[in-house]
Amino acid sequence: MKIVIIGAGAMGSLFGGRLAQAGEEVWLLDVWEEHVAAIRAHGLTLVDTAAETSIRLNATTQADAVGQADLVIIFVKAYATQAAARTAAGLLGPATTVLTLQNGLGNAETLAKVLGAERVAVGTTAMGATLLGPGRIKCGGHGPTHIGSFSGGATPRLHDIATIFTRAGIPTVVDNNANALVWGKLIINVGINAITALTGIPNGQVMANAETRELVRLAVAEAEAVARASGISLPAADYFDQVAAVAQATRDNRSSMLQDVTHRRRTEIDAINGAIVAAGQRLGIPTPVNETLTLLVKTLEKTYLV
Ligand code: KPL
Repeated sequence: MKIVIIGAGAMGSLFGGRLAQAGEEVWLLDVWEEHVAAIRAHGLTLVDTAAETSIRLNATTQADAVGQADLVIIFVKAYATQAAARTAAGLLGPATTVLTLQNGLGNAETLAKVLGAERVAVGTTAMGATLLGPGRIKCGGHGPTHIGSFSGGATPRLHDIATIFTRAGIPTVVDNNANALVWGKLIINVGINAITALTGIPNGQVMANAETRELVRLAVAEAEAVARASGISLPAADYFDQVAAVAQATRDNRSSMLQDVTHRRRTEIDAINGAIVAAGQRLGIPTPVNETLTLLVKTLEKTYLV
C-alpha cells in the first residue's frame, strides 16, 4: 500500500517508520526541512528501550513529488488541518482513504468538507513517541489504535488498513463508533493538556496534586455534559477515572501541549478545551472552567507568539 503521512512529527514519523519497516511504501511529508533532510541522508532512527533502528523511507517537503496515494494519514496539529486537506486533495486517487489520527475536535469535519466525507476515516491511537531531534524519534507507549468511517458509510479499505497497521506493530481495530472514540480521547486531552501546559508538570502529577485533580474533575464534567448534549454516547462511563488511568499510564510524559509551550509553539487549545467552550455555547451548557483554561493558555501563547 502506498501511504503518505502529512505531518511527520513524533507520531507521524513513528507510524511511518513502523509501516516502512513492515514493507509498505511510505512517504513522509513535512515542512520541517532539517528533519526531512536528516531522514533522506541517514534514514529515520527509531530509538526503543531495546535497540536503535535506522529505517529507509521517502521524505519530502514537496507534495507534488509524491504522486497518488492509497492511504493518506493526517498527523498535523489541529490548526493546520485545513492546509493539510488541500495538500491531501492533490494526492487522491479513485479509492484513496484519508485517515485523521489527530488530537482535538473538528479535524474530520474539515477534511470531509474539502475531500468528501465518504473517503474520510477517523481514529485514535494510544501509541506514544517523542521527537529527539531531526530524523530521531523515541518510541513511547504501546497502546491500541481504533479506526472507523467518519460518515458511517463504506470508507475504502478500512479492514486492510487495520491489518497492515497491526502487522507493522501498531495493533489496530476497526470500530463502528469511531466518532465517539474521538470524543473520548478529546475529554482525556481536556483533562490533561491545558493543566500540564499551564503548570509545567508531567502527566502523572495531574491527579497526584489536590488542586489540579479538582481542576480535572471540573473540566472533564463540563466536557462530558457537552458530549451528552451533542448526542455522543461516550465509550466509557466515567472520564475522571479515564483521565486518572491515562495520567498514570503516561506519568513520565510531558503532554503535547506542555511540549508546545516549552518550545514556544502554537498549541491545540482551540481544538481541545476551546472546542468544548464553543460546543457548550451552541448548546447552552456553561463551561466556565474550560473557558478559563482556554483563556489562560491563549494568554501564555501571546507571551511568545508574534
Ligand atoms: O494525548 C496526549 C497528549 O499529550 O496530547 C496525552 C494522552 C495526554 C498523553 O500525553
